[in-house]
Amino acid sequence: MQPAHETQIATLRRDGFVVVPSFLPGDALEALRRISLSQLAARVPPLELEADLKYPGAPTSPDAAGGQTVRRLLDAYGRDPVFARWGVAPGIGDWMHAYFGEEVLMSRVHHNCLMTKHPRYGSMTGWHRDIRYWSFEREDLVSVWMALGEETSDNGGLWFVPRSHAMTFGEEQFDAAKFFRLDHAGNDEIVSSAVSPRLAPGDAVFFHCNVLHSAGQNRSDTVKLSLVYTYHGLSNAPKPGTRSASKSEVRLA
Ligand SMILES: O=C(O)CCC(=O)C(=O)O
Repeated sequence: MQPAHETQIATLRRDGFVVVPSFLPGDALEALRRISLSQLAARVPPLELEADLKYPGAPTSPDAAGGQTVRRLLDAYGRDPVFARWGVAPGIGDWMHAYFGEEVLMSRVHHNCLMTKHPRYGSMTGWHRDIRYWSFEREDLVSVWMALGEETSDNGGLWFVPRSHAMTFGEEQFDAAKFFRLDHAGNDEIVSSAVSPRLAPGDAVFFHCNVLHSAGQNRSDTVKLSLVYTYHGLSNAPKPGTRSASKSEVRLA
Protein backbone atom coordinates (compact mmCIF):
# COMPACT_ATOMS: atom_id res chain seq x y z
CA MET A 1 0.00 0.00 0.00
CA GLN A 2 1.33 3.43 -0.91
CA PRO A 3 1.60 6.06 1.88
CA ALA A 4 -0.79 8.38 -0.05
CA HIS A 5 -3.44 5.67 0.12
CA GLU A 6 -2.94 5.30 3.86
CA THR A 7 -3.46 9.02 4.44
CA GLN A 8 -6.46 9.17 2.11
CA ILE A 9 -8.04 6.11 3.69
CA ALA A 10 -7.56 7.60 7.16
CA THR A 11 -9.24 10.81 5.95
CA LEU A 12 -12.16 8.89 4.47
CA ARG A 13 -12.58 6.87 7.67
CA ARG A 14 -12.60 10.10 9.70
CA ASP A 15 -14.62 12.46 7.42
CA GLY A 16 -16.59 10.09 5.20
CA PHE A 17 -14.95 11.47 2.06
CA VAL A 18 -11.57 12.42 0.68
CA VAL A 19 -10.49 14.42 -2.36
CA VAL A 20 -7.76 12.80 -4.44
CA PRO A 21 -6.21 15.55 -6.56
CA SER A 22 -5.06 14.85 -10.14
CA PHE A 23 -6.47 11.33 -10.04
CA LEU A 24 -6.90 11.11 -13.82
CA PRO A 25 -3.88 11.64 -16.03
CA GLY A 26 -4.36 14.30 -18.75
CA ASP A 27 -4.76 11.84 -21.65
CA ALA A 28 -7.41 9.82 -19.79
CA LEU A 29 -9.27 12.97 -18.83
CA GLU A 30 -9.26 14.13 -22.44
CA ALA A 31 -10.49 10.73 -23.72
CA LEU A 32 -13.21 10.39 -21.06
CA ARG A 33 -14.49 13.90 -21.79
CA ARG A 34 -14.49 13.34 -25.55
CA ILE A 35 -16.40 10.05 -25.27
CA SER A 36 -18.86 11.52 -22.76
CA LEU A 37 -19.67 14.54 -24.91
CA SER A 38 -20.01 12.45 -28.07
CA GLN A 39 -22.31 9.88 -26.39
CA LEU A 40 -24.32 12.66 -24.83
CA ALA A 41 -24.74 14.40 -28.20
CA ALA A 42 -25.74 11.10 -29.83
CA ARG A 43 -27.99 10.21 -26.85
CA VAL A 44 -26.53 6.71 -26.73
CA PRO A 45 -28.80 4.53 -24.51
CA PRO A 46 -29.32 3.56 -21.73
CA LEU A 47 -30.16 7.05 -20.48
CA GLU A 48 -31.86 8.46 -17.43
CA LEU A 49 -33.60 11.81 -17.87
CA GLU A 50 -33.95 14.62 -15.34
CA ALA A 51 -37.70 14.30 -15.95
CA ASP A 52 -37.53 10.64 -14.79
CA LEU A 53 -36.13 11.66 -11.40
CA LYS A 54 -38.30 14.74 -10.85
CA TYR A 55 -35.88 16.27 -8.35
CA PRO A 56 -36.33 20.00 -7.58
CA GLY A 57 -35.64 22.04 -10.72
CA ALA A 58 -36.17 19.13 -13.12
CA PRO A 59 -38.64 19.39 -16.02
CA THR A 60 -41.98 17.98 -14.93
CA SER A 61 -42.27 15.53 -17.83
CA PRO A 62 -40.34 14.36 -20.89
CA ASP A 63 -42.67 16.53 -23.01
CA ALA A 64 -42.10 19.73 -21.01
CA ALA A 65 -39.48 22.34 -21.98
CA GLY A 66 -36.09 20.72 -21.35
CA GLY A 67 -37.84 17.39 -20.73
CA GLN A 68 -35.27 15.42 -22.73
CA THR A 69 -32.36 16.67 -20.59
CA VAL A 70 -30.12 13.73 -19.69
CA ARG A 71 -29.24 13.14 -16.05
CA ARG A 72 -27.15 9.98 -16.39
CA LEU A 73 -25.53 8.00 -19.17
CA LEU A 74 -26.22 4.65 -17.49
CA ASP A 75 -24.01 1.56 -17.47
CA ALA A 76 -20.75 3.44 -17.95
CA TYR A 77 -18.85 0.16 -17.61
CA GLY A 78 -20.66 -1.37 -20.58
CA ARG A 79 -20.78 1.63 -22.88
CA ASP A 80 -17.13 2.16 -23.78
CA PRO A 81 -13.80 0.38 -23.11
CA VAL A 82 -12.21 3.59 -21.81
CA PHE A 83 -15.01 4.03 -19.27
CA ALA A 84 -14.64 0.34 -18.34
CA ARG A 85 -10.87 0.67 -17.91
CA TRP A 86 -11.33 3.50 -15.42
CA GLY A 87 -13.86 1.48 -13.45
CA VAL A 88 -11.24 -1.15 -12.69
CA ALA A 89 -8.11 1.03 -12.87
CA PRO A 90 -5.19 -0.08 -10.70
CA GLY A 91 -5.33 3.25 -8.85
CA ILE A 92 -8.83 2.33 -7.71
CA GLY A 93 -8.19 -1.39 -7.18
CA ASP A 94 -5.14 -0.84 -4.97
CA TRP A 95 -6.94 1.81 -2.96
CA MET A 96 -10.05 -0.33 -2.44
CA HIS A 97 -8.03 -3.44 -1.53
CA ALA A 98 -6.21 -1.39 1.09
CA TYR A 99 -9.50 0.02 2.40
CA PHE A 100 -11.57 -3.18 2.48
CA GLY A 101 -8.67 -5.54 3.25
CA GLU A 102 -10.04 -8.19 0.91
CA GLU A 103 -11.10 -8.86 -2.68
CA VAL A 104 -13.03 -5.95 -4.21
CA LEU A 105 -16.12 -5.92 -6.42
CA MET A 106 -17.63 -3.11 -8.45
CA SER A 107 -21.42 -2.99 -8.63
CA ARG A 108 -23.06 -2.46 -12.01
CA VAL A 109 -26.48 -1.76 -10.51
CA HIS A 110 -26.31 1.83 -9.34
CA HIS A 111 -23.91 4.68 -10.07
CA ASN A 112 -21.84 2.95 -12.78
CA CYS A 113 -22.73 6.02 -14.79
CA LEU A 114 -21.60 9.23 -16.37
CA MET A 115 -23.43 11.78 -14.24
CA THR A 116 -24.30 15.06 -15.94
CA LYS A 117 -25.56 18.34 -14.56
CA HIS A 118 -26.93 20.63 -17.22
CA PRO A 119 -27.43 24.37 -16.93
CA ARG A 120 -31.13 25.33 -16.63
CA TYR A 121 -32.75 21.90 -16.49
CA GLY A 122 -30.26 20.04 -14.27
CA SER A 123 -31.93 19.45 -10.90
CA MET A 124 -30.68 19.74 -7.34
CA THR A 125 -30.22 16.60 -5.25
CA GLY A 126 -31.38 16.77 -1.65
CA TRP A 127 -29.39 15.56 1.37
CA HIS A 128 -29.08 11.80 1.41
CA ARG A 129 -26.89 8.84 2.13
CA ASP A 130 -26.18 6.62 -0.86
CA ILE A 131 -27.09 3.58 1.23
CA ARG A 132 -30.64 4.46 0.11
CA TYR A 133 -29.73 2.84 -3.21
CA TRP A 134 -28.18 -0.31 -1.76
CA SER A 135 -29.10 -3.55 0.06
CA PHE A 136 -25.94 -5.20 1.37
CA GLU A 137 -24.98 -7.27 4.41
CA ARG A 138 -23.08 -4.29 5.81
CA GLU A 139 -23.31 -0.56 5.16
CA ASP A 140 -19.79 -0.33 3.83
CA LEU A 141 -19.42 0.69 0.20
CA VAL A 142 -17.22 3.40 -1.30
CA SER A 143 -17.94 5.43 -4.43
CA VAL A 144 -15.40 7.15 -6.64
CA TRP A 145 -16.56 10.34 -8.32
CA MET A 146 -14.16 11.45 -11.08
CA ALA A 147 -14.55 15.08 -12.16
CA LEU A 148 -14.20 15.43 -15.93
CA GLY A 149 -14.33 19.22 -15.61
CA GLU A 150 -14.18 21.76 -12.83
CA GLU A 151 -16.79 21.22 -10.08
CA THR A 152 -17.77 23.98 -7.70
CA SER A 153 -20.82 24.95 -5.69
CA ASP A 154 -21.71 27.22 -8.65
CA ASN A 155 -22.07 24.46 -11.23
CA GLY A 156 -23.74 21.84 -9.06
CA GLY A 157 -20.70 20.39 -7.28
CA LEU A 158 -21.19 18.05 -4.34
CA TRP A 159 -21.64 19.15 -0.73
CA PHE A 160 -20.69 16.80 2.13
CA VAL A 161 -21.34 16.83 5.87
CA PRO A 162 -17.97 15.81 7.34
CA ARG A 163 -18.16 12.82 9.72
CA SER A 164 -21.86 12.23 9.03
CA HIS A 165 -21.12 8.66 7.85
CA ALA A 166 -20.49 7.80 11.51
CA MET A 167 -23.58 9.57 12.89
CA THR A 168 -26.63 7.62 14.02
CA PHE A 169 -29.94 8.91 12.72
CA GLY A 170 -33.52 7.79 13.32
CA GLU A 171 -35.78 6.81 10.44
CA GLU A 172 -37.95 9.83 11.22
CA GLN A 173 -35.08 12.12 10.21
CA PHE A 174 -35.54 10.96 6.59
CA ASP A 175 -38.56 11.23 4.31
CA ALA A 176 -40.20 8.34 2.47
CA ALA A 177 -37.63 8.58 -0.34
CA LYS A 178 -34.82 8.54 2.28
CA PHE A 179 -33.87 12.19 1.85
CA PHE A 180 -32.71 13.92 5.05
CA ARG A 181 -35.62 16.12 6.14
CA LEU A 182 -34.67 19.76 6.60
CA ASP A 183 -38.00 20.36 8.37
CA HIS A 184 -37.01 17.93 11.15
CA ALA A 185 -35.69 19.54 14.34
CA GLY A 186 -31.89 19.49 14.47
CA ASN A 187 -31.29 18.29 10.91
CA ASP A 188 -30.63 21.82 9.61
CA GLU A 189 -27.90 22.26 12.20
CA ILE A 190 -26.27 19.02 11.07
CA VAL A 191 -26.13 20.12 7.43
CA SER A 192 -24.91 23.60 8.38
CA SER A 193 -21.40 22.14 8.75
CA ALA A 194 -21.37 20.97 5.11
CA VAL A 195 -18.49 21.77 2.79
CA SER A 196 -18.30 21.77 -1.00
CA PRO A 197 -14.79 20.77 -2.08
CA ARG A 198 -13.72 22.44 -5.30
CA LEU A 199 -12.65 19.79 -7.81
CA ALA A 200 -10.28 20.54 -10.66
CA PRO A 201 -10.66 18.55 -13.89
CA GLY A 202 -9.21 15.09 -13.22
CA ASP A 203 -9.63 15.24 -9.43
CA ALA A 204 -11.65 12.52 -7.75
CA VAL A 205 -13.60 12.33 -4.53
CA PHE A 206 -13.91 8.97 -2.76
CA PHE A 207 -16.88 8.80 -0.37
CA HIS A 208 -18.56 6.40 2.00
CA CYS A 209 -22.12 5.22 1.34
CA ASN A 210 -23.30 6.72 4.63
CA VAL A 211 -21.89 10.23 4.29
CA LEU A 212 -24.65 12.83 3.91
CA HIS A 213 -24.27 14.73 0.66
CA SER A 214 -26.25 16.89 -1.73
CA ALA A 215 -25.72 18.98 -4.85
CA GLY A 216 -27.23 22.18 -6.18
CA GLN A 217 -28.18 23.24 -9.68
CA ASN A 218 -25.72 24.21 -12.36
CA ARG A 219 -25.61 28.00 -12.60
CA SER A 220 -22.85 28.02 -15.22
CA ASP A 221 -23.41 27.76 -18.97
CA THR A 222 -21.55 24.45 -19.41
CA VAL A 223 -22.67 20.92 -18.70
CA LYS A 224 -20.83 19.25 -15.79
CA LEU A 225 -19.63 15.66 -16.34
CA SER A 226 -18.56 13.15 -13.68
CA LEU A 227 -17.81 9.44 -13.93
CA VAL A 228 -19.05 7.49 -10.89
CA TYR A 229 -18.52 3.88 -9.75
CA THR A 230 -19.14 2.07 -6.43
CA TYR A 231 -17.16 -0.72 -4.74
CA HIS A 232 -17.48 -3.17 -1.85
CA GLY A 233 -15.55 -6.02 -0.26
CA LEU A 234 -16.20 -9.64 -1.28
CA SER A 235 -17.48 -10.61 2.18
CA ASN A 236 -20.11 -7.84 2.06
CA ALA A 237 -22.58 -9.49 -0.31
CA PRO A 238 -25.67 -7.91 -1.86
CA LYS A 239 -28.83 -9.28 -0.22
CA PRO A 240 -30.38 -11.98 -2.42
CA GLY A 241 -33.50 -10.92 -4.30
CA THR A 242 -32.76 -7.18 -4.03
CA ARG A 243 -31.91 -4.76 -6.82
CA SER A 244 -28.31 -4.69 -5.53
CA ALA A 245 -28.04 -8.41 -6.42
CA SER A 246 -29.70 -8.03 -9.81
CA LYS A 247 -26.58 -7.76 -12.02
CA SER A 248 -23.32 -9.62 -12.08
CA GLU A 249 -20.51 -7.61 -10.52
CA VAL A 250 -16.99 -6.87 -11.70
CA ARG A 251 -14.12 -8.28 -9.66
CA LEU A 252 -11.08 -5.95 -9.49
CA ALA A 253 -7.69 -7.45 -10.16
O1 LIG B 1 -24.99 15.49 -8.92
C1 LIG B 1 -25.88 15.46 -8.07
O2 LIG B 1 -26.89 16.13 -8.16
C2 LIG B 1 -25.73 14.54 -6.88
C3 LIG B 1 -25.73 13.12 -7.28
C4 LIG B 1 -25.84 12.19 -6.11
O3 LIG B 1 -25.53 12.51 -4.99
C5 LIG B 1 -26.36 10.86 -6.32
O4 LIG B 1 -26.73 10.52 -7.46
O5 LIG B 1 -26.40 10.09 -5.35
